[in-house]
Amino acid sequence: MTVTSGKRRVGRRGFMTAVGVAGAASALPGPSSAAEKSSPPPRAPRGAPGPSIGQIDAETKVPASLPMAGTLSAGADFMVDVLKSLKLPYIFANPGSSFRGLQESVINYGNNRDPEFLTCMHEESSVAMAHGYAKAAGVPAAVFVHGTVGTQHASMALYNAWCDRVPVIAVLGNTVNAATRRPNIDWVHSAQDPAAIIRDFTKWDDQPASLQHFAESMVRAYKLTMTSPMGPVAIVADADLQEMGLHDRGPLTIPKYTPNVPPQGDSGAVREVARLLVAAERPVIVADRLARTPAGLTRLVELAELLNVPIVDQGNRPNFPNMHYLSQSAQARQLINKADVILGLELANFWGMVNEYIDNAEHTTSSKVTKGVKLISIGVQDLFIRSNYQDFERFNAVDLSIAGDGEATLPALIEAVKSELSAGRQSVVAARGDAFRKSHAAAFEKARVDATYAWDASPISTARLAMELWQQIKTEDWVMVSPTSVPWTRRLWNFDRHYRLVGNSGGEGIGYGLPASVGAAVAHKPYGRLCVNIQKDGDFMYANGALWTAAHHRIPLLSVMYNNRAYHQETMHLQRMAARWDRGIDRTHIGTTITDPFIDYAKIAQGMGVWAEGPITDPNALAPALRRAIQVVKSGLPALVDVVTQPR
Ligand SMILES: Cc1ncc(C[n+]2csc(CCOP(=O)(O)OP(=O)(O)O)c2C)c(N)n1
Repeated sequence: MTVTSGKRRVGRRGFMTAVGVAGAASALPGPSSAAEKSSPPPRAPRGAPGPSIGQIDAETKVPASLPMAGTLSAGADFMVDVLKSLKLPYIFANPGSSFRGLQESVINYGNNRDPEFLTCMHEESSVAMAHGYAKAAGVPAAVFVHGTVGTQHASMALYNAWCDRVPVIAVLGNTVNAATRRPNIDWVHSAQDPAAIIRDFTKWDDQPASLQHFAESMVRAYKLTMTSPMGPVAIVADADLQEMGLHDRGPLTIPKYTPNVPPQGDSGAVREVARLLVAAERPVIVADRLARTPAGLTRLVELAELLNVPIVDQGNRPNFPNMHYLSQSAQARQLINKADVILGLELANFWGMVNEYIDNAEHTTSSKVTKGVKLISIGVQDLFIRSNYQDFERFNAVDLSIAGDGEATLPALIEAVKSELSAGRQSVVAARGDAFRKSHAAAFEKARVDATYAWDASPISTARLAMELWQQIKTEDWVMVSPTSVPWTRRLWNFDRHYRLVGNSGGEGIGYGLPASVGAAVAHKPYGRLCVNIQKDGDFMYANGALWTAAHHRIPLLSVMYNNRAYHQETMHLQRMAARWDRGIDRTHIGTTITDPFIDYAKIAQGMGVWAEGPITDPNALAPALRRAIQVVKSGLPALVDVVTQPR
């Protein structure tokens, strides 16, 4: 079947809708890594050339699918056409009557595709799925959220997306008119200002009072969520507007979406950065939320190789291939200590990079850097900031601060470095390559040897878990869709391509890992990639309904439980407190461990229709179980292997 939306026909193409959104994709540079080119996607890829102006105009005219005068349609049908004009691929949502009109229009009028409604079991999961999806796909998805209660549930996950600078479009159901609210539930689920509780950590929100207003605000919301610094937005979909009859489409129009070109650093200042980097003897680049697209990684590699400058990668974005000899995160401390120039690219916590903080009663701090070091920042963090939530980290004075998008500024910086590099400097720069090759090889070898310690231990060592998994996936086209909670992966796996890494939650709000992995796996499904989620047990128990979503929608995803039977991070905090007051640590398991009874994660997964094995305590049983699970995942389904592990 097809639905007709304006002049554009959208064909049924199985479960997944296009990952690439023409309008949004035109904001992104074309796929630039060999990796992206070598595995052509079955559908419109990220970074595909955007539509021509003519195409955009054709697609943003009032859809012909809206009824002509005299035919009855719903206001929500027009809203769905607005979502379609933005090519929103999915709606992650738990149902709620405050958006019943919209949901009905999505599934019937919109034929449940582009966007497709994916059933979630908690609003926090809906948002985390959209968060993971957006990072993996490069374009946002929408979440529908049920009134006051759904918004409260969604709020922590929106905070994670805010801190992580990730686009998410939240559509909040509400009935603003007291005279039309259904008695009882409609009242308790409605608000005068529904977005108030999430306003501090969304870029923008609006409560449109008409369908035309809805169209304009939704397009504005899309534009803002995708403008660097990216972040979640919220639009209230008033129930009266959703449920009103529409006899005549009249003058309703949907504005066209034109992506903002991201702000680039000032050219004079960029030349100064190039001059400092070229002249430096011991420069270091720290990359944080830098790579928004595959081009981010390619450009950083080019810059690093031009200067033979070591890269310290914070692991929040796929900035740099970890097996490249200039990937020097393992030497971060020594490099920062000795550096004469430090360039932070979209570095959220510059202070933490150049200062030592000791978590003792005195809160001891000391500088890590050499006197006279030049600190440079390129990033968008100062372009958008809010007062209340403190995710902007401690203030750090720098010598040169450029408010511009890091990835967008890299081409100019690369050109400036090329023109600054005299033959003499080129040979100095070339000479430092060998030392980095050696230190990279030494760090790898050390990690390899360290990983063998307690190889046969039970509970299973986290190194063994990581390496048994690597053994099975390294010949596949794999993606780490979860946060990289086991550091061995970034030490010993080969993150050679942009899409291998999806990154962390941003706000460290637990309950993110599983749903975000499911969302990212949705984005990778059309590429046939093997998506791997190393799943912490504490995180799992916040939002495990996400597994059902994976089972129901046939989302292939391998979840390997990192089951240390504890909220171990918190165990360590309690130990620190107990040690500080010299009270012994023998009671610090109270309130921080997940024992008595042990949780049977395989049973939970099976109960939701997911293939599962475990708990596995014998390290030799791990490889065969992973092999079986991978076969299930390759058949297009989710699978879970519960592995009982060492705490860290
Ligand atoms: C919503 C939320 N609640 C509580 C915390 C505090 N917290 C930080 S780490 C952690 C433990 C998480 O346990 P798990 O996911 O199993 O990871 P582990 O520390 O055991 O490796 C908790 C509860 C948090 N960050 N977010």
